[in-house]
Amino acid sequence: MARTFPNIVITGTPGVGKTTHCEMLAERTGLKHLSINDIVKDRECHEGWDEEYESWIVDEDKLLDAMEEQVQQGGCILDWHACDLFPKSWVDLVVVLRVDSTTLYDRLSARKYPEIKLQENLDSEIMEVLLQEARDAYDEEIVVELQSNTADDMDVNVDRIEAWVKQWKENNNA
Ligand code: DAT
Repeated sequence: MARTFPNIVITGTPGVGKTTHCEMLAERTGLKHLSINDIVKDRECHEGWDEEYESWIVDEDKLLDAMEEQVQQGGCILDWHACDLFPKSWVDLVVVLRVDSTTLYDRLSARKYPEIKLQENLDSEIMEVLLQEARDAYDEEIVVELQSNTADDMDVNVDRIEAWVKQWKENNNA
């Protein structure tokens, strides 16, 4: 089914700025911000709570089923710290947000992450795990890496994605 509005994945290590970017983008573009974390929680797409990591153990099949109908209609911004579970056919653009490790350390400390989770996320950011996951899962021309260290970065990024949405609509709704 052809979409009239694109679907965008905004991904990156926790603390990189996904939620903040998605909220700004949703406001500017009218696209819908889907917090995957909320869907996992609200629709119980999980196999319980991991005490050590303080996070849900996600049931990916259940999650994809819960999202499918809405995403296939288009116009969704998917906000999640993983991306390769989403079928290629769902996704028009993948934005991988990146941040300096000192800044990430400060943001995750402010969230009072357990030490093991904080360290693992810092390592993941330094090792570019999400960028690699995105590049492995999707065509390279739809994967974009953007810096998210400062408020200025965020403004530039949101402008850029908004312009991309406009262009996509022109190209696909002619
Ligand atoms: P995520 O959804 O990726 O976990 P977030 O949007 O909740 O991240 O952001 C985490 C914190 O960092 C939050 O207090 C907002 C701040 N932040 C995010 N991106 C930023 C940026 N580019 N400049 C300044 N602060 C930012």
